[in-house]
Amino acid sequence: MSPALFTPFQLKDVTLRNRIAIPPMCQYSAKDGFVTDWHEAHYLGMARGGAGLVIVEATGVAPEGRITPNCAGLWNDAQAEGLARIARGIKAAGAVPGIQIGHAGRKASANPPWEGDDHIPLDDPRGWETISPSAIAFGGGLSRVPREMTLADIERVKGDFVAAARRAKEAGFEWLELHFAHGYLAQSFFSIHANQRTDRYGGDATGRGRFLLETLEAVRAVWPEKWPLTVRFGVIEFDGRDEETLAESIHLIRQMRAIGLDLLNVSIGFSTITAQVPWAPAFLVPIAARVKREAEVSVATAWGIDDAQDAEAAVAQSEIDLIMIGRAHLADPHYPYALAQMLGVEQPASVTLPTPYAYWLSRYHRPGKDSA
Ligand code: FNR
Ligand code: 531
Repeated sequence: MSPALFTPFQLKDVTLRNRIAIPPMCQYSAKDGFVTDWHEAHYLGMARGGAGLVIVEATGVAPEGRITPNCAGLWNDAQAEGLARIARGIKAAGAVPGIQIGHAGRKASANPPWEGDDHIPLDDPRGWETISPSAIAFGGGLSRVPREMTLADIERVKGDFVAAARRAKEAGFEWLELHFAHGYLAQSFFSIHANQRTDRYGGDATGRGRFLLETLEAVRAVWPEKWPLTVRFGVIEFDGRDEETLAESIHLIRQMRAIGLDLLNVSIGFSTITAQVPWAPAFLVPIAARVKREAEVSVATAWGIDDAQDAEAAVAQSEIDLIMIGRAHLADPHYPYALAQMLGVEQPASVTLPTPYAYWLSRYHRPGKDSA
């Protein structure tokens, strides 16, 4: 009997060959927002490894919406050309091409992690002024106080999301994920730690959710009905207020569903530096299962779901629709092949890898164990 992890998943007019998705993972290798040869090798190498869906990293909807100056962008048509090559390559490898678009808000204008993960000083030409719902800094290395957004800023950024979504469609992506998680701009609007506005975009959960719903609605109007429109959202902050945040999040997700959300990628808020995240393998799966049950929406989730048994159980028992496996794919772009072997799938190479690899791997045994 085929493991649940290796059953197809249909959402709208898109069918994934299995339940394994590669979540967006910044490569900090773009130039002026343009993807490079690095991205092509990176994404196509993983797409050939057998995952059902490959989501291209957080791509800025505006220059100041990038996390670092080395992040990808989709604020002009020229940038869409490089991304179109990657979308074509992912599709040709048998995976569904996805892309995540976002705005980094008060976490923007930062150095890449290995260069400090901290704000670039304002007198450094590489940096830029950051914006956020309120003039409240995240803290730590990201302690520069952002400018509070005006209503004109809010309208402009919503428009930037719509324009980037249009370009993603033109570039041939068939799965769109709005980055509403991890302490970036949209998450900041929902977070009591970052949003202390007193106008219609702040205050209670309704006010704090407004930017997310209005942006989703505006993007829904330009993203084709036939392709999944999804959101990655931090449903919990691990800040001591979890029950309230979860209840507010589930209510917001039900409103997103009414607007046309096709799947919610359950993640962590990361909007306060004081968070106490209970890191453990697959620790978010029970929360994602609760979101699926109570918000009545298809869900994906991530975070340490590398172990084959954990991944299989998340789909077969917790009924998570898609498992996002990130860092394991940095270590082994063909990770689905390893998972298929671990789960005893018949013909694991033929099920996960392209013919030029599968033909030999399904015949060739490891040296020393068998005759050639
Ligand atoms: C990430 N992550 C991430 N998440 C996101 O929503 N957009 C992004 O662009 C990135 N970028 C990124 C870069 C790198 C190098 C890492 C390691 C992670 C989070 C990622 O999608 C995933 O949720 C986590 O890595 C947890 O999953 P794993 O790696 O434990 O399977
Ligand atoms: C968050 C992260 C925290 C701990 C381990 C892995 C990843 N990510 C968020 C990413 C950028 C890199 C750090 C984005 O959402 C863009």
